[in-house]
Parts: sequence; C-alpha cells; structure tokens
Amino acid sequence: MTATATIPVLNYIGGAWVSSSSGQTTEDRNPAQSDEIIGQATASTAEDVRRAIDAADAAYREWRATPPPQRGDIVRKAADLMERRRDDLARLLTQEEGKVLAESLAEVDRAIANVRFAAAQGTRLTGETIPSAQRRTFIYTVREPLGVVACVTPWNFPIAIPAWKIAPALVAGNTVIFKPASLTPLCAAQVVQCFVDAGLPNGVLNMVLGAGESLSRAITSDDRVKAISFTGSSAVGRRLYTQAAERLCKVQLEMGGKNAVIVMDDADLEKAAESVATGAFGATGQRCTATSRAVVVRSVLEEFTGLLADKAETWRAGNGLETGVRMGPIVDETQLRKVRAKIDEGKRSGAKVLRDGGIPSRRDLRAGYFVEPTIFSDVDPRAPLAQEEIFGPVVSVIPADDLGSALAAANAVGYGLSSSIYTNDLRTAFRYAEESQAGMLHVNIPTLGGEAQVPFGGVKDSGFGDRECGTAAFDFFSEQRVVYVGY
Ligand code: UN1
Repeated sequence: MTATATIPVLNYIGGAWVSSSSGQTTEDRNPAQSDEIIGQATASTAEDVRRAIDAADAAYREWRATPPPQRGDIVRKAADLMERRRDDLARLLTQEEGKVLAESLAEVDRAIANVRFAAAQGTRLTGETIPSAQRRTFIYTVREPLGVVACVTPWNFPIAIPAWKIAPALVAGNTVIFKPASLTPLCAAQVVQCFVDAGLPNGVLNMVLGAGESLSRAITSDDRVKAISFTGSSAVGRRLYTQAAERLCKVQLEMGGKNAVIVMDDADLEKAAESVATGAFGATGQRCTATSRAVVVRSVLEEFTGLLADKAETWRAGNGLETGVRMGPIVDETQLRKVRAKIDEGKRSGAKVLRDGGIPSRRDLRAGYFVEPTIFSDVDPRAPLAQEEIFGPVVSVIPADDLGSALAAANAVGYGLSSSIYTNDLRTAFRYAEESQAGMLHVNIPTLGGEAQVPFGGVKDSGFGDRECGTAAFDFFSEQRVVYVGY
C-alpha cells in the first residue's frame, strides 16, 4: 500500500475521487516515527460537504428502490474485499494510527464481521403483521430508509467504526456522507475503496476529508441529512446533537468512557490483573472501552496491585510493526500533550505513582509520540484522575471496603459505557449486573470490545440514541411505517 502514501488522499463524491474546493492539504504522520509523512489529505470546506450531500441526495431514489437483498450482496462483496486486503489494511492502520499489528489485524477482522452481519440483514429487513381491532382490516409494518445519513467517525478505530456504521446504513437503503477523523484519512479512503470496488453505484457513498467545526455544521444544518451517527468525544457529540436537534434530525452518539473493573476478594486475581492490564494498556488506552479504573476490595489490594505492576512491565512500547512490541504510540502530538498533562495532574493530586510512563526513558521512543504504562494507586474516586477520560495507557487503582462501596465508586462518574467484575460468587455477579451503571457489563471478562451481532453502546455521558452494531443498528438507520388495509 505504498502507492497510496505518495498520492494525495482525495474526497470521494458522486463516484469520483476529487480534490477539495480549498486546494489545501494536511500532512498525515506516522505516530511511531513522527518525521515520517505517510500521506497528504485534501482539506475540505463546507462547500465540499454540500457537494457530497448533493450527490447522496441524487443517488437516493434509485438506491432506495434497489431490493434490500441486492444491497446486501454489494455490501457483502465489500467484506470479501476487506478480507482479501486484510494484511495491507492492517499494516496501513499500524502506520497511520499506531496500534500494534496484531491489534490492527483484529480490527480489520472485526470490520469484516460487522460488514458481513449487516449484509446478511438485507434478507431480513422484516416487518410485522398486527391484528386489527376492526373487521376486514389488515395491518402490517415495513422498514424504510431515512434518506441521506452522515457517519462521523474517530481516529482510534479508523477501519472498524466506519465499517460498522456505513454497512448497516447502506443495507437499510440510505445514501451516506462519511466524514472520518482528519488524523486517519488513508484508512478511511481504503474502507471507501472496498465499497467502491464491490460495485456500489455512484453517489451512494461519499467521503469528505478534513477537520473543523464548519464541516460538521454543514452536516448538522442541511435539511437533506436525515440522521447523524457519531463516535467521538462527549463534548463534540453534545454540540452535534444540540445543532441537529433544532431541525429534528435523528442522532446517535457514541462517546467516551471511564470504565471500571471491580475486583472482589474471591476473584482469580491473576486473571483480574491480566484483564486490567490488557484493558488499560491495549491499544495504548486509546479506546472508549479501555479500563481506566480498577476498584479493588482492600483484602486483596496489595496482591492485586503487585500483579498489575508486574504485568505492566511486559507491555513493551514501540513501533507496532516490530515483533515483540505490545503497545504502539499515542496518535499525535496534541493527544500526547493531553495524556502527559493528565499524568502530571494525577501526580499533583496526592495519588501514589506506582509506575510513571509519562516520559519514556528509552531513547528510541523519542522518535514518536510515546507514553509507557502508568499506574496510580490509592486514588480518590472523586479525583480528576478517576473521573476524566484520559485516552492513554493510564490506570487508577481505587480501594473499596466491599461490593456496595465498590459499586458506588465504580458508578460515581459521568460516563457509563462499559464495566466489569471479577468474582466467583453468583450472587455478587448478579448484584453487580443489576447495579452497574454502564451499557455493556462483563463478568470475568475485560471491559473491551464488542461482537458484531451484539448491540454496542453506553448510558449517561457515554451514549445517546439507538445502539450501534447488531440488529440495533437498523433501528437507527431505518424507520417503521404502518399500513392499514381495509378489504
Ligand atoms: C472497542 O473498544 O473495541 O471509539 C471498540 C471507541 C468505541 C469503539 C471501541 N466507540 O473507542
């Protein structure tokens, strides 16, 4: 995929790769080797967004009329192409976003599973028949697409998240404006290329590259855009929703997390420590389902913390294409500064620093945006360290007296995406399942991830609107019509 690195990445509008109306480009850097520029991306304006919406609007009638199983066939071909291109896609993902190759391969596989699942729904876009209270009356429901929809996606899963938004949107019969994060345009373009090569008609999927509020405003303010599916920060999500609500545009928000793992005294501590380490340091902590708090009952606190500290030593940071490297860099300099500022704030707060990876000591790590595993212990559950999303490989250990106080601490945050408990007691597990304020709960399983066929999303400040993935994705990307027939 070196060819794509030298050619500027363009917008894809109405079936053609085109430069933005600004004529400007932005540099795309390898975060593991920050002097390496891997691409130039066209920097779009609100005018480019309007052109993309024009194209999507023009293509809608015909795409809506295409039978859903045929729409599914095209989308399934895109999954087949992703599978064929798996290794190239994964390498590109590592070079552009930084996650290690094994994680990139897993992300591509997850994208494929999601696209396949959505494709198969083309044959299952069923409605229901409902008995009427009146004689000689037949009532049925059908699912209809919404029209032009927008998919606004983040840099941390630049292949899987676009895939799991775009695929159900298309199968449901919508035409799409795809606005990927400006840090990962090469991955975005390759996702689009898979759909294009699968035979999607012109104008059905359009991509606009770039950054800035004027682009999102061009999406939220255009009456032709009927729904917006967004993944990113809570601050941006809130703004999008506020703007779109004015004109009653449907919105789905997938935002941050501050996910806790509760560790009880009857837990398999080895497994619990492994889970917290993987949850906190995997993907360099740059995922909304990352584990950022371990709430541990005091009787096992010391043993657990020791195990976690040992595990942290095995998370060697470096270039994700090199063997033996378990943790890639932070995605860019701005994020790096934010993560370091949070670590510094944590140190000033009085929490105990068990391992400080803020400024790596290894010389070779100065070539990129690296932070190493960082662990705080004795953290006050109300401290910023335990409240704010960090999006880096940083975990806070919070002591608790018992299940009740552990749940209270775990729930005492604004976010509510994912959580987990380690215990071997069924009563404890079910009490946790009843009381944990999160959208995705886990018993003896890390806080991470989600399967293609399962709804994905959070509560409180983490999520708003219909869930993503699974059949839930189709609730968002379609609407029900009811037909009463008197005979
Ligand atoms: C995962 O953690 O495996 O932006 C998926 C995010 C989430 C998706 C994460 N919306 O990190």
